This record gives sequence, C-alpha cells and structure tokens, in this order.
Amino acid sequence: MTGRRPSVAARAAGWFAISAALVAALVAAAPAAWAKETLQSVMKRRGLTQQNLLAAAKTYVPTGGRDEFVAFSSGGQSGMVIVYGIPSMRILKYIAVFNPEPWQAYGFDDESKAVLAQGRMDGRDITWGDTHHPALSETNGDYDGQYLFINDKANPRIAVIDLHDFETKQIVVSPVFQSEHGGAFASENTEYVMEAVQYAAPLGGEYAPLEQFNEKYRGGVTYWKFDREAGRLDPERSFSIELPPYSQDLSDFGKLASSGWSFTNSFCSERYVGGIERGRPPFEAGCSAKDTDYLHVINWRKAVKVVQDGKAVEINGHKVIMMDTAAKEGLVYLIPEPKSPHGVDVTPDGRYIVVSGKLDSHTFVYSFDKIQKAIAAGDFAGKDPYGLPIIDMKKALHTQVPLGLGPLHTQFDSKKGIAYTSLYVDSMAARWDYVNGKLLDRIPIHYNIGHLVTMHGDTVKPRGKYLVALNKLAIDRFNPVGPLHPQNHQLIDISNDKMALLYDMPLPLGEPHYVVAIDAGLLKPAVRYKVGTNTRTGKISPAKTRAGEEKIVRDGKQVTVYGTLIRSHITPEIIEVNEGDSVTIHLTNLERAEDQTHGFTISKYNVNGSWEPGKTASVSFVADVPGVFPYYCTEFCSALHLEMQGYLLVKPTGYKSKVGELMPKEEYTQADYDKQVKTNVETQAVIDEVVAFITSRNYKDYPDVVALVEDATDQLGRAEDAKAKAEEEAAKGNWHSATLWAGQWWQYQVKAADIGLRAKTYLEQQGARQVRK
Ligand code: K7E
Ligand code: CUA
Repeated sequence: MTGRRPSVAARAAGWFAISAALVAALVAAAPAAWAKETLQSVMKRRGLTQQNLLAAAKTYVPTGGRDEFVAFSSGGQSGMVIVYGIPSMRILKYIAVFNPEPWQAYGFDDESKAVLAQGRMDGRDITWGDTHHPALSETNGDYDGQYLFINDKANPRIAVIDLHDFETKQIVVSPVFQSEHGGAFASENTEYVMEAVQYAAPLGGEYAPLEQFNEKYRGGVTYWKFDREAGRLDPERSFSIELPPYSQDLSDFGKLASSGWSFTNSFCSERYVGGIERGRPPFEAGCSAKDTDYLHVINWRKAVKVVQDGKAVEINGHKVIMMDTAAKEGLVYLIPEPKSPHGVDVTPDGRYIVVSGKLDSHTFVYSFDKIQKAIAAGDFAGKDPYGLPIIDMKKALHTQVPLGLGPLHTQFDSKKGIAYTSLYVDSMAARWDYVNGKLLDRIPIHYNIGHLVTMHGDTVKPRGKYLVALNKLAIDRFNPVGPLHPQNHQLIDISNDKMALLYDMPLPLGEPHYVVAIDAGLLKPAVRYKVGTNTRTGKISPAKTRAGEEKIVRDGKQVTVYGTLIRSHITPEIIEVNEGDSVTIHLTNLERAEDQTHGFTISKYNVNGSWEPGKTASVSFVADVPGVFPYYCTEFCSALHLEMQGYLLVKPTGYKSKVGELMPKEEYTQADYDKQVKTNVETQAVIDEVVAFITSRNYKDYPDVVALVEDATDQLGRAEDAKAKAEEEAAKGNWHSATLWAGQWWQYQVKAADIGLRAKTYLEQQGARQVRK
C-alpha cells in the first residue's frame, strides 16, 4: 500500500465498525428513571393555576401528534411565509418567497434563481418583500388546500406557492402600480386573485409632479387570472381597473349572494398629498379631514366581459379599464364608509360587507341586497369628481355596531351571524352578532391587535374553535432579546360562551400582517418527487441523471456535470476543471425514502443547494479562483454523512502536471466483500425482528404507520435489487464492484430498519393491540 493514504482495508474496517455500532444502536433502548413528580407538585413548583393547566391541556400536542389546523402567516419584512400548527402553535416551516433562503436553497440553485428573477423590477433584483396577506385557493368558496398566494406591499408583486410541496413557483410584478396592499385575495373558485393599489401614482410608472395629483395620480385594482391547470397566474388574461387616487386599501371578494363582485376600501378620499415642509398640514391630518372615505363596490364578472369586448386600453402591455369606461359600463360604485377604514370583510353567506374605520368606534355592516337595489333603481346621491356614482350610505347600511376603539379586521365563526373584530386601540377582540347588531363578548389581548384569524374564517364555511390575535408588538411578553422584539400571536379558545386566552407565541421573523388557517386534513403535500423533477416548474428536468449515467462533459470552457446523490456518496467524487471554466453541476437525489434530503456545497464558491428525494437541481459558477475546494453534503443524512464528500480541483492557468501525480488504483477484495455481507446479514436479523413486531400488532389501524411500512417496504425492495447486483458481481469474481453494491444494499437496509423502528416506537407509544395471525 502506498504513502499516507489509508488502505482500502483500513477504510473498509472503519466503515464496518460504524455498521456494527449502528446495528447495536438499533436494538438498544432503555429510558432512565428519575424521581417521581405529580401534577400537584409540578403546579406548585412552577406556580401554575387550574386555569393554566386547562389551557395547556387544550393546546398540548403529545409527541408524534399532529395539529388540527395549519396556519399560513405572512412573514412581514422577512419576505417569507411562516407555517405553524394550531392549537400547539409550533412552527412547522418558513417558506421562502421574495428573497433567498439558504436552507431551502431558494435563490441558490439555478431553478429557484429563475423564480426570483421573475420578481425583478426595472432591471433590478429586489432582495426582500413586505408580505402582508396570504390567501388560500378556494373551491366553491372554501379552502381546497392546493395553492397559497401572497403579496408584497413595498414592491407590488404577488407570489404563487404550490401546497403540493410548499415551494414558491411564480412571482408576478404589477405592470401598472407603484405600491399595493389590498391583496392577495382569491375569488370563490380562484378564478382571479386580487391586488389593489395602496399609494396612488401615475399608472405604469411615469413621472408627474404632485401638483397634478388629482389629474395624473391613480389608484386601481388588478384581477390576476389564475390558471389552475398550470398552477400559475396568467398575465395575458389578467386586467386592472383604474380607480381614483383615494389610497385604496384592503379588499375582499364577494361570495354566494355577492358572487361576481368585489369590495375595496380607501383611506384618503381627501386626495391629500402632504407637504409639511411646504407649510401644509401633514399626511395623517390631511388624510383624515373628512368624516368618511369610500368603499368601492366592483362588478368584476362584468368587467371580465368588458375586457373581452375590447374596451380596455393597454398600459405596459397590460389591459386596463379606464374610469370613464368603468362608469359607463356600471362596473364601479362608491359608498361612503367610516373614516380611515382598514378591513373590509364579506360575511360567509355573502349578504353583508363589514367595514371598520380605525377612527370610528362603530363597525359598519352594509347590505349587499340594499346596494343592489340602489344600483338597479339608479338611486345615487351624486357622482365623485371622476364620474363614479355614489350610493347614499344610509340606503346601503344594514347596521352599525359600537364594538370599541380602533376596530380593524373581521373574521367569522361557524355559528351563524357571529363575527370577531380586532380592536387595535382598545387591545381587545370583540365577538358580535352582525345580523342583529349586538356586541356579545370582548377579551383583552396583550397589545395592539392587528389582524385576527379564525379557522377558515374568511370562507363560506368557517370552522370556529380557535382565534389567533396577531399583536403588533410583544413589548415585555417574553424573555428579553434586545431592542428588536419578536411579535406575539395569541391563541384564543372561541368554542365556549366566554372567549378564553390559551397561549402566547413569539414570532421572530418580521411583522406578520394576516394569517389564514386551514383544516390540516385538507393539505396533501407530497413526500417525494418523481425522479428528475425540476421542482420549480414541476416538469422533469433535462438534466435528470440516474445511477450509472453520471458524467462530466466539457465543451470549450463550459464544464457540465451530471451527478447523483444517494447515501452516502456524491457522484462524481472528483471534479477537475481549469481556472476560468464555467461550471454547471446538475445533481439528482436518487432517494425514495421520506425526508432523505441531501445538501451540496463547495467551499468558498458560494455554492449551496438542497435536494429532496427525487429532485434535480443545478448550481452554476465560474471557477475563477484556482485551488482545492472540498465539497460535501450539508444534511446529516446517514451514519456515513461526513464521508459524503468530494473535491473540486481548479487547476491554475499554465499548470503542468508532473509524473507520479496519478492516484494509485485501490480495489476491494473478497475479504472486504465477505465482511460487508456479514454486516448485512446481521442487519437483516434486526429488520426481521422489527417486521415481526409490527405485523403482530393492529398497525393497519394507524395511517401514519401504514405510510411508514410502505416506505420501509420500498427501501427493502431496493435493498433486494442491490443485493442481487452484489451477488451477480461476486459470482463473476468482481469483488470490488460486488463490495460497492453490498455497501449500497446495506444503506437501503439501514433506512428500512430505521423506518421500521420508528413505526415500532409509534405503535408502542399508542398502545397498539396484539393481533392473532
Ligand atoms: Cu397590517 Cu392587513 Cu397589511 Cu391590517 S394590514 S393590521
Ligand atoms: Cu447526504 Cu449528508
């Protein structure tokens, strides 16, 4: 054997030692016992009340348990979406949307870079987003668990997340707005996703001085067409409606009784332009001078026809219905609404529209029926300066209810006619009856509640049960972590006559604005991809590579690597290029086992990626710095994870290789093969034991275990294939290849054993019954 390199035998010995240790670990299990504590003694020691225990019992999810609902929270300035479970309030995932996130490799691999590139504006990368309103896709007005949309208020954009894998698939940039806020909201069957302007500006991005505010500055609302088949928004079939410069705000789609209509608030119908430095009142005074602002009532279904009839103009290649057309065609109506409103929320039956004015202690309930009657009768109080008809407030109002100070947003209960409204100034949540106009109950929350969310609370079929208060500041609520505090989401039980506070959850990732919460059973995310999937397009990647097809292709200065990842090696293990070469590395994760993700990074080249089972993704860089750069897998994926490594060698320009540099060949022997087979036989004994346990229990009654058994069976099938290959090679006396295949056979066995053991533990914890065979 040569030099300082350990021999094959020595390295193999290390590998086998690990296998033996693993086998031992797989059989061992012995929990340690500690002094006994009782519920009473723990309550005393921690100073807990009966009330606390009740709250804990309502939120606690035992190990292995699942939450009843899954919440999707905007991540505010983080540009992400936060996913957490209700009632446990455990964070499950951060979904990267508008900015790079290394763990998901979003913005690191070429495929996701292409998604982020869709969000570029004026030729510039926007490396953050101010996410406000997530919206779940709907079928017949209820969540269907398929897609999630979210807006970026700062840079007017909407993103599409596919809930099949919780990945961002598309970002669309508003072709006409300079900022937005009233989005994303989905129509009853997700035909359209809405996005409304916030701060008025000339449509399409032109310059105009503030002196021309009334003439040139405009608001608007965009209806993005959603192509469900493609799972993408279709800019070609999307359109906007020009609106007055009233600072449009939140919006909502009508449903059932108000199907085909949408509603958008505004908070500065004064059309005030500020200018305190020019001796004028400040924005906040100028924008709240009048007692009322305008609710925009829009017939979007009719607007679709108006666009189809060719009555829209094009701005930046995007169809826009101008206000004179909107007025002539009867698309937009205005109704005065309480001063500086924020939320507008349509009731589950679609018959009422709830509007809260931040500066009015009443919450206003408009009747869709009355609005329609006024429109049909042509009964208008006048027109605004842009010719849009105004409906008299009294003629549209169903009732006004004094709920408290600073009402903002409203959600609905499974009980008919019951709503919940956040009271920002009072720091309370109110439960009230919007049909009979009665306040029923109020609960103090910790501080400055913004949005609130009930389960399916903005659909035709709210589920009730829980309410989450999204508090703007946490102040003194948690262990101090410096001047920048987390936010505070408070879980409230709404299933009884009195609302009850259950739990405080710190959220340390930007300021969330809105949350939507769906019955967890409606989400059906995949556990693996079809081998070779480009997850950002959903199509099979042309760079898909199977075992044995790995190759390195050179074309001039372009080096393309087609590689694979599987426990516990990266193929190829050596990539040699010349200084200045352009390198693209396509990798396919060949694993089929659940959660068997591999990572890949090359030191100092800012190369990073994440490959979930079946995924093909690519990293590209210019090898402009010569040297030796180790690459490795960044996920602790197996007992031999540290060995999942390789070298990128970047040869300096003009480097001449010298004789003797070639690596000597090292081959496994029959002894190596026999040793591996012995380990495999021992591992198989462990597997057989686990299988015997599982099949002796009523495991089929546990869907989680059935899924584990399927996964384990799949791994065992693969172990069988590798075993057959190993034996084939051994029969031919190809000991090197035979040993490699025996190693792969063992890798599959270990995974199968590992999955089986998890199933066994689960059955033990659940107290599964013995069954007769
Ligand atoms: Cu913060 Cu809906 Cu953007 Cu209200 S929004 S609080
Ligand atoms: Cu693959 Cu670590």
